[in-house]
Amino acid sequence: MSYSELNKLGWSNLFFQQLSYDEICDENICNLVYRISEIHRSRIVGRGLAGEQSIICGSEYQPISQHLAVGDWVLAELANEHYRITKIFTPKNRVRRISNGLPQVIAANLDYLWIVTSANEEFNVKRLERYISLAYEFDITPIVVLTKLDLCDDIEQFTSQIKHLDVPNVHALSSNQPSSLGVLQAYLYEGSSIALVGSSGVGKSTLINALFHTRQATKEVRESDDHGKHTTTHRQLFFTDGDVAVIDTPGMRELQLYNAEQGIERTFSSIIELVTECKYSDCTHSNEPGCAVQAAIAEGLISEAHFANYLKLLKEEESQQRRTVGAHAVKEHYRAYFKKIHSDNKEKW
Ligand SMILES: Nc1nc2c(ncn2[C@@H]2O[C@H](COP(=O)(O)OP(=O)(O)OP(=O)(O)O)[C@@H](O)[C@H]2O)c(=O)[nH]1
Ligand SMILES: [Zn+2]
Repeated sequence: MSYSELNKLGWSNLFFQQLSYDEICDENICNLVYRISEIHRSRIVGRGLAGEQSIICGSEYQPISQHLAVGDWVLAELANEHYRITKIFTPKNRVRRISNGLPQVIAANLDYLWIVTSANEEFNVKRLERYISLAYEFDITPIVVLTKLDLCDDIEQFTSQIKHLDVPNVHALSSNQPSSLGVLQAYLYEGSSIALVGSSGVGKSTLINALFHTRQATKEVRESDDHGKHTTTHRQLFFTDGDVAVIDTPGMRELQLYNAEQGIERTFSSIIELVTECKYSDCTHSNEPGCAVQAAIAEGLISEAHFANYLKLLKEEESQQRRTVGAHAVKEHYRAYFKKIHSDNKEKW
């Protein structure tokens, strides 16, 4: 048993470097390192070298949802026959959202965000752009997965609408045709971590079950909580036989943008580049003379819908921030933000 065995669970040098000298010298320490797979009100379940372990969260880590999420790595100590968290490793990335006005972490240490959509009336470019912005904001590689290819006569009508998107790959497949799933093998290497997002009914669970021959992702677990009541919880992170961590939590399914300016910029980079060419630095790109964005729309270089969604996402982001930090701070923030885009772009040219 050693650290290299932990790599199968997604461990890397990033976490090893966070161990102190004394911890590294302790031969037993790698047996006390866990990756969080389930989160409950007062305890968590982690996966370590010896399998799953129930771990207690002390008051310093409460409320749990603000401190750690499935996918996080923790160090635990054994005291009085209980495992207790002593350290949370700084993650590679963390997906956050707002819940009741408070930031909440819902998943950590992800490599890929599979953005699942189906090749039918559910398909919505704006929704895809929103998810792609999120992925970039949290520093996760977005991959678009178009399901239900078997029910679609003309896949080109969908793929042609997303050619402009800044994603490494778009895959079209059918979960009921195993041969079509081979394209996803590239992401299923030992130690990789994948989360799925997408609307209800697009086929996320079906895809997981078809790929991994499991029903774990949809299986509901009944368990007794601290008060003896029965609660129904999802198993939130599971490892496949090939040692891929799959995260499929309800929280991921309800994501909204939060502090996602950089992700939006990356997703809409073609628009951001145009903004600097507008005649006026405070151009709102609606009806000003000399607006480069409107000119590009008129020439068909960018679609009106793409631009409208950019504005919509920015607005959503703005209202989220207003709720958390107050209107005045947001106004100041955006004034500085647009000024910065303008001057950054000017420097580039
Ligand atoms: N024909 C066809 N049907 C599919 C495919 N993928 C999923 N389905 C069907 O679509 C329906 C919804 O699939 P789910 O896997 O439950 O969708 P989901 O995204 O997990 O939905 P939620 O759990 O509500 O978020 C089911 O009836 C599946 O059998 C596919 O590739 N082809
Ligand atoms: Zn303009």
